[in-house]
Amino acid sequence: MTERKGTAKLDYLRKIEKEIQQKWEEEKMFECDAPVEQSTNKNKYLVTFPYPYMNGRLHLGHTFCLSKCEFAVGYQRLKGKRCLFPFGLHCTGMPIKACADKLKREMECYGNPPQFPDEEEGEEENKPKAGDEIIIKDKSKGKKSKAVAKSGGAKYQWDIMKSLGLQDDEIEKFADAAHWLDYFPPLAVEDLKSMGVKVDWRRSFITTDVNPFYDSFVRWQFVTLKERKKIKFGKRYTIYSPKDGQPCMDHDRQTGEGVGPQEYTLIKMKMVEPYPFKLSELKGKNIFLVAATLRPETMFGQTNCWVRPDMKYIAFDTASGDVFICTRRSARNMSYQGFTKENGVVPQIMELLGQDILGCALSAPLTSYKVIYALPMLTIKEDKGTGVVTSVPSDAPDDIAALRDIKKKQALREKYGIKDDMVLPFEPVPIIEIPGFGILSAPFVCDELKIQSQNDREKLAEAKEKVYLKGFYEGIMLVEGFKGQKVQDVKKPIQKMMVEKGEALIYMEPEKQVISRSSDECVVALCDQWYLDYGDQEWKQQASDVLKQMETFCDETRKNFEATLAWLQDHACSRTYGLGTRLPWDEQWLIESLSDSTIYMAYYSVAHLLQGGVLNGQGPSPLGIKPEQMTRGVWDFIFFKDAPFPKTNIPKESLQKLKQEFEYWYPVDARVSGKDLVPNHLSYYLYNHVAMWPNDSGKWPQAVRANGHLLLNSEKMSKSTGNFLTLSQAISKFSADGMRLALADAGDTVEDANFVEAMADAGILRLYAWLEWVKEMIANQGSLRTGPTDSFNDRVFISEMNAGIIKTEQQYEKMMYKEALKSGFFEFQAAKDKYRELATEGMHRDLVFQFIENQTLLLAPICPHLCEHIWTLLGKPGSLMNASWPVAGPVNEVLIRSSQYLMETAHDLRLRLKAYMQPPKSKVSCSGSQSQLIAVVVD
Ligand code: A2H
Repeated sequence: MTERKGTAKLDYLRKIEKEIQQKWEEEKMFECDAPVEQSTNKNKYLVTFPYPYMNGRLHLGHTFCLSKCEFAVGYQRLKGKRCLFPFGLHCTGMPIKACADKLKREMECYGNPPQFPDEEEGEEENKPKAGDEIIIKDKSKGKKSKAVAKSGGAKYQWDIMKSLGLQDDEIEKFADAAHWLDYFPPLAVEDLKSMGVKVDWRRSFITTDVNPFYDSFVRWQFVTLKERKKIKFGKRYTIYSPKDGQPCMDHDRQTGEGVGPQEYTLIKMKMVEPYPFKLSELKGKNIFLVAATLRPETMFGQTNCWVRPDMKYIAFDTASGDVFICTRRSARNMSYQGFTKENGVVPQIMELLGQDILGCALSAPLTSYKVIYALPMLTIKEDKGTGVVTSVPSDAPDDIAALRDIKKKQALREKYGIKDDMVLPFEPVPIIEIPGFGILSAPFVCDELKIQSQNDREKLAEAKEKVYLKGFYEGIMLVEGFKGQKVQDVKKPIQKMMVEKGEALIYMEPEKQVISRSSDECVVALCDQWYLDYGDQEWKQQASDVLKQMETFCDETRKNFEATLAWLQDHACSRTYGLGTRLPWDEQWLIESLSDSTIYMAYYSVAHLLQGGVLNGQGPSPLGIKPEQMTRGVWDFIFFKDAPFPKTNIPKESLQKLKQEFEYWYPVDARVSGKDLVPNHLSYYLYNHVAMWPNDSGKWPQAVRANGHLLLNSEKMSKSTGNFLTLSQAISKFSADGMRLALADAGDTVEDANFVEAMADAGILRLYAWLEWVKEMIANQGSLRTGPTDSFNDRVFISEMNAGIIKTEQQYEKMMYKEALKSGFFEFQAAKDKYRELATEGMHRDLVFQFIENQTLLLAPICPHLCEHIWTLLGKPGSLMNASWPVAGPVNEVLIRSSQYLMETAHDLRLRLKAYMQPPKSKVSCSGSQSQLIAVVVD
């Protein structure tokens, strides 16, 4: 980052901003109610930004995204619309509670303020090691809770709080989750106010049951959804954090966003006695090596089983009394899927290495070989499946490569104690025919690619790609009972057949690793839960109807929505841990954060009349309404067009007023968010609106704009690298308008945007210079030309101003702020500079002041403080915030083009003249430039 120079200009801009903000606040500039007289032509604009999560200060990423709402409101006001930009603050979910609990545990372990053991000075004994499970007593609940000790890069929560600038005596208060809700929301409001956003702060709120009105609203929503059969209950496979004791959804994850459960068929390969020495104590028990496969239909071709000699496995007791052998990681997953007696508990019998079971005899389902053997494969991964792989060399390139290795190399067999008769008699069995690859596709392709061994990783990857896809779509079964059928048609029936016979089980694990925010590796668990049935065909169809009539500003966003709607399935909405609203009909459950945030924009329309201006909703309601009066009938009446007047002691006028606010402000005209919310929040937003207002398309979302991520100086923003700015830091560094200018300039597409500090610095200078110029013009207005405005230069300038207004208007309409800034500030200023330079007759006073006025209006949405200040300097009555967008006069294109031509020619001439005046380098070039110069002049 560049070193900061003098800050006088910055300080001056900041001073103006603070004065202007105070004036706006005193005049309640952005507080806006529905008009008393309602007409059918509403001419209003409601824009929303997904309420940010309150576990810290707002940063530049939030600011970038919400600046699009802010610029839109600024522009729409000028266009004469009644505008509303409400702003809520989200506290629902797990992270705040998790951080609070973590602090509490750290204080219990290490004192207050905690004395953390020094990493270097070997106090290893007492300290929990990374990944160890430590049992810590949670005094508040009197029960034991498990925690995984901090690992690698993760810091102590106490240190994280310190890095936020908090003192020790303040930090201890954050061990209570409630303190976060008191602490961060007011800071968010303060930071946003110092940015000068046009928010109606009366309507702001925090979520969770701390806020009784919001709580009641969410309960009403859920009761309605349940009645409309959108919410169901049952056991579902879910990504789950054992440490948190609950499902771990996208928002609760450190890594693994978008990762879902992957289904495998678990093949039970029964060990034949006598067991290997290591397992001799298990004599008499049924022991199974369990292999996870994606291809149950290939089990007819098993020739052996693979284990990795150096990898750790465990043997554990299953609920049925059988003993399973697999990796500990997979056993942990199984224990949450009903495999073990007690949920989440793996009754481990022993730990062993792959080499302990090499050569054991197995009886496997469907294969024609009566007994097969466990052989070594060195490429088995630890983090996938069970670590036991069943071998089908006819159809799996990995398997044929490894089988050929062990057949070829006697030394390898000897090394692992594998007898010849465990390997040599076993040949690939033809089970599937793939057109072009024959009846033994894997050996065929491996030969074709000249694969030498199982270590030919790249070629094997190529072979796999070739065989699998084609096999799935074009493969034809050769085995008895399924002859002639397509692979894709028999996969499920064969799986089912084995499961029913007890030869296989369904096993799930996360497709990729998922780590929760509490640093826990997640599993797939079969959980009892309430879920929103987003897979329901009718509901899906309705959601895509909403999408069809919605503006998305770019095709990629629409495609992203369409893809999401195509795959979206159940979404678990109930949690046991965290903060939020309780499920009204089953209060042991909390509603999770992606589910209490889908229609709250409707709550904005009435929040100020209920909550009485305090964020937690506990102030006296301006209408004198108590939270307990907000019954289902009352909410129905406010939000549903045809709902009957409820039985209530709330006065009729009050209820009418609430209903009127909603009817006026809804629908949401635009919602602006990051593109990563399209596959979750924004899609749920569509689903829930259509569920709540199925027959009232006038309440459905009108437009969604999805932004790319914001880079800071062309690099990813990240707290750990220090390439990071909070909102309040950015304002003190660049002023609000300087920051806003650079935000507008950062970009508008779904691609990544870029906030460039040098640009923001240059912006400060530009804004300051502009203000100075305006002051100079005001001071010297007496010396400017008067009379008719009809010189060539006057007329060009007028046309260029008009063209600039029109172009800028088009860009604002499309929410393209980088372009609006270009045409409405940079090019606009350039037109003025040209006028000043060329008008040898002097600038005309009227045009100078018309320019200043136009410029002020065009830049007002982006840099409102400076513009408001200039508006006052111009002596305009009233605030710029109530002014109108300028009306563009006619544009004379021919005039603009001829002026451009003149400018270019003059420029060219100057260059050539300069070249001509320079001492000649050689005779040839001298005469050359001379003749060219003459030619131009003649032309
Ligand atoms: B499949 P995905 Cl015939 N390490 O079963 C390496 N590979 C493993 C593994 C591990 N820890 N766990 C499972 N696998 C293999 C049969 C099969 C398989 C055939 C054809 C293709 C095929 C017989 N081997 O897999 O990365 C298992 O081999 C296609 C990729 O989760 C399992 O299915 O997609 C497959 O990889 C799972 O791979």
